[in-house]
Amino acid sequence: MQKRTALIALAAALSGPAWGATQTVTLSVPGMTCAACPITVKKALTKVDGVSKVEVSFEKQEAVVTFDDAKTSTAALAQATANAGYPSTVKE
Ligand SMILES: [Cu+2]
Repeated sequence: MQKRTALIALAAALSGPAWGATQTVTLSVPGMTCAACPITVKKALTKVDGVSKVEVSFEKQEAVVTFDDAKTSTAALAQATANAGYPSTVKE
């Protein structure tokens, strides 16, 4: 039983990153309709643990987010903007 637990822990350690890497992602945020919206979106993203930088462009309808991928994920970032009332998707 103990051996099995150790193996599962080892597999988890190998499959995930051993330490966080900084990533930058561009989110498409089509719901921003006025100049105040980017402020709300930026606040929501900045609050996410692991996010180090947020640039929101109202003109481009997008948010560029720099984050630590050991602490958060693109899905969590999209969820954060959705919770603030602005659903977003990751731009390729
Ligand atoms: Cu607005």
